[in-house]
Amino acid sequence: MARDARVRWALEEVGQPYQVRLASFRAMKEPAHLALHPFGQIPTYEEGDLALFETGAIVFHIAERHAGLLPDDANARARAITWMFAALNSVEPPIFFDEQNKPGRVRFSRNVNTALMNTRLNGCYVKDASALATM
Ligand SMILES: N[C@@H](CCC(=O)N[C@@H](CS)C(=O)NCC(=O)O)C(=O)O
Repeated sequence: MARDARVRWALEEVGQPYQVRLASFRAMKEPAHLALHPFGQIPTYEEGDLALFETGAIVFHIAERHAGLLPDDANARARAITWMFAALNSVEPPIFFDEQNKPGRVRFSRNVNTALMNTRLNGCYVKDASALATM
């Protein structure tokens, strides 16, 4: 399971068919793939002439073009997008890397930890964030 699951999840949520193209670690560093992803990583996303990378950008793109992932209300939409950024910038890094930038134990800062505990306990932060923030 890699970060492509987020993209697949978004596409499944909005009912869009998609094709998966697997890439080996070696192929990810070759020019053809680097043309799609400047860091030589996955996932990438192609839709006609459009090629995107970064799961947040890809999922946001899907959410903007299909109903169901973002609320219509402007403020609720802004809150959902806020949580999407928080998930990528504040929640994900400690899950994948410790202070030495190696995969390690999850150690959230006290602020993030408290917020996540509150979210778990009463769901107040994500009540109108729909599926996007969860991804
Ligand atoms: N911030 C990127 C992270 C992408 C990423 O780290 N992808 C991993 C797989 S989940 C990867 O390609 N690792 C191989 C490498 O970095 O060479 C995103 O969310 O798309």
